Amino acid sequence: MPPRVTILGLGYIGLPTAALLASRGLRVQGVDTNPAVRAQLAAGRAHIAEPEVEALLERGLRTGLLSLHETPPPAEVFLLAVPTPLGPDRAPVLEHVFAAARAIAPALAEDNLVLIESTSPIGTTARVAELLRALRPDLGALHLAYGPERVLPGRIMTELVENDRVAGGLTPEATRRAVAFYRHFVRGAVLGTDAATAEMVKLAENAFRDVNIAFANELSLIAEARGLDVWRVIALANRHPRVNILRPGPGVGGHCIAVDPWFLAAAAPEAARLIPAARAVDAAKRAHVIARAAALAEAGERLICLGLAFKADVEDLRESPALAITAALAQRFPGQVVAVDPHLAAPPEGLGAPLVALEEAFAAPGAVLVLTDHAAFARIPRAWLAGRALIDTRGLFREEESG
Ligand code: SAJ
Repeated sequence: MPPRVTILGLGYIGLPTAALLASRGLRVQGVDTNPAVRAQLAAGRAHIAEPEVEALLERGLRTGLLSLHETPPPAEVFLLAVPTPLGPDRAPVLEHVFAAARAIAPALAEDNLVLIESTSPIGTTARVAELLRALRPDLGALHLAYGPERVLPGRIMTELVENDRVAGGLTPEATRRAVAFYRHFVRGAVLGTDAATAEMVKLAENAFRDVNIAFANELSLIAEARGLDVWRVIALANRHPRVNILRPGPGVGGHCIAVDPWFLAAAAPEAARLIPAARAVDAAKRAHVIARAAALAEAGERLICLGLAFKADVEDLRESPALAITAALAQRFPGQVVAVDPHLAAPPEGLGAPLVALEEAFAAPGAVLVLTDHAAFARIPRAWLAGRALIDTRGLFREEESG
């Protein structure tokens, strides 16, 4: 018999996972504390823009395999996919994870598996186990494991199935059970380890990307200072069989890469030198983009800011450098800045600049600042750019060279 699964947190990870598990024939009980989210999902409408999720949600509800709840019902597997944001002091905020643990405590039974998927500092799974044991001293065997997700927004449904996956238990039995659970829907390899290793693996993956992008951004500043084309430099360097430099940009955004490195650095601050340095490079790159655009605005130029989302072809604004840069410029140069983002219907709160259509933005003179490489921007006729100052942080309008 496939296990019943109770999933806490129906967000970017919880909802796609719930919908996928239901499509595999498992009975899934989705829990979200937000009544508005539950109401929207109950109507078959996904509150995240992610391909395939809505269709599977709708099917899960129709077949009755997926149900929605305010409080966690009993199950064999409990999966925690709640947010772990960064606090004002850069310390990870674990209150949602602990609240989820307190919420499942009354529903737990002997031999249940509790899987934490939220990005978490090293040692979180052990702390959750301690909390559950304190709340339910009557329970004998309870199996806790950490199973970090590594899916890319925009490709979540594919990557949930195809990617290799790490699952680390607090005991070998918990690891065995976590690995067996993921095999219900993962086609990639499921790699068992211990919980703390799995927690560090997740943080290492995102910190690696952050450090690599910081390196690309540092190269972009060096290349600019020497009048060189950083894109050309990186393309040629990457032809070395053991070099793979990522792309420069206006800085790193999103809910993971800009946040998780701090979780890792906090594990041993005295040992972490490179990780904070990468974050500092990121801040410096954002400041540099603002300074270049400000120089144009000071000379009287109107600024056309292309993109507000944190990366291409999504509507997600979390930690977005594009949004932060545009808002900073709008505040300094009121009335001189317009923003364009075809993925947004309304300007985000606090932007301080109008959100206009592409055609309207280009109807008047103005310098162009490319902040997000949305596909729609790549299609802008080159004639529209003629005679305008251009700051292209993404290399979007760079002429491709062969070789
Ligand atoms: N970026 C660059 N240059 C690049 C690649 C990305 O500037 O070459 C920027 C993007 O524009 C964006 C930010 O980095 O602002 C992050 O975007 P991303 O596409 O690298 O990653 P996310 O945040 O959408 O998803 C990451 C992924 N982690 C890794 O690739 C190691 C994903 O697999 C994780 O599941 C996700 O974080 C997460 O939830 O942790």
